[in-house]
Amino acid sequence: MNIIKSAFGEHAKLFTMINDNGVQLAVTDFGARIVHLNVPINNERRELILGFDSAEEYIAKDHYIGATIGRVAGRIANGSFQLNQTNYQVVKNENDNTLHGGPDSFEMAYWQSETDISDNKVSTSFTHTSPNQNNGFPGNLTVKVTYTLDNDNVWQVSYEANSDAMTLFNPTNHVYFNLTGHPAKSVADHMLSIDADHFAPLDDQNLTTGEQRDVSQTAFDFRKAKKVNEALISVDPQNQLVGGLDHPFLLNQATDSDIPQARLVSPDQKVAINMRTTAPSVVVFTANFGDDYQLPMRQEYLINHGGITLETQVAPGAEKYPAFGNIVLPANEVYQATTRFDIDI
Ligand code: G6D
Repeated sequence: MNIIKSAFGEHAKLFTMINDNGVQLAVTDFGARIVHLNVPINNERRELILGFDSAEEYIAKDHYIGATIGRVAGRIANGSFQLNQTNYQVVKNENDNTLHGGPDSFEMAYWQSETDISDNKVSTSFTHTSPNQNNGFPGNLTVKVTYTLDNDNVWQVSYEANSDAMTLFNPTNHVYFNLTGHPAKSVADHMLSIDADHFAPLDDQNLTTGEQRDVSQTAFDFRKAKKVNEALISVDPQNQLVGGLDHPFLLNQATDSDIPQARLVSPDQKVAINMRTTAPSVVVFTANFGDDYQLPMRQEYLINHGGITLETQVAPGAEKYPAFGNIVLPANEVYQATTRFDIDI
């Protein structure tokens, strides 16, 4: 087990965690972000996630890729909500709405870092305090994100937070998988399963409506593994609206912890990711950037549908639709959440 520290552009640092099987998980203090998940497969190495080579490139090209997202992941309609009988207006950064905590949020901060190496696991923790009224959110909020990699090829993301005033808190991580190793190849032929009987439909501003729709007989039914492509070519107006998937799947109660809540398998079946989370939903976004999209990545271009996210969180809109789950963090209470990904190689 080892952690190699290096520079990641002008101001940021990179921490490459390596386990005894040669799995590498690299994270940076810029945005408490995941940069590499690199695994050995048949004497070759394969990169399983999208990323760039420096903090500056993320700033210039796409600052959400791999980042910790908050204070509130997803969209807050009109940037307004009520908390404790008080109306709050937060800064809007996508038309009339607030996306991913508003402008320059967690993904743009340089976090405090700390590393730990023990016999069977390595971890890197990042801590950041978002000051009271940051983008309009109440409370001085301190967040700690810990990435752990162990010798069973389990990679875990855990969150701990507390605030000195009641606030909203609903973080996630925005890593995009492409298990072919090539962002220039669509994720269409990945097999995906999600243990969710319901998903949350969106309106024309990508806002949830509060509806929890049955997945039966829709392209959203991933209860049995099927190709991601079925959602990309679906004529369901919900798929057409966003050009694929950009929807919260409301996870069924975990009845058997041996069964992952989501599983993604590479087209050649040489690698799979099994996801388990304490969060009640997962937002699946199939990088619907449009047919002509070409973003220069590490060695090649990222294309439309060149990645897929598994953003574990309470479904966006929970400030308005409490049936999605609770995102109110009372003053001086500890918030905790964990998502683990088992890498099958
Ligand atoms: C999230 O759901 C959203 C997308 O709509 C957005 O485009 C992306 O983040 C940047 O996954």
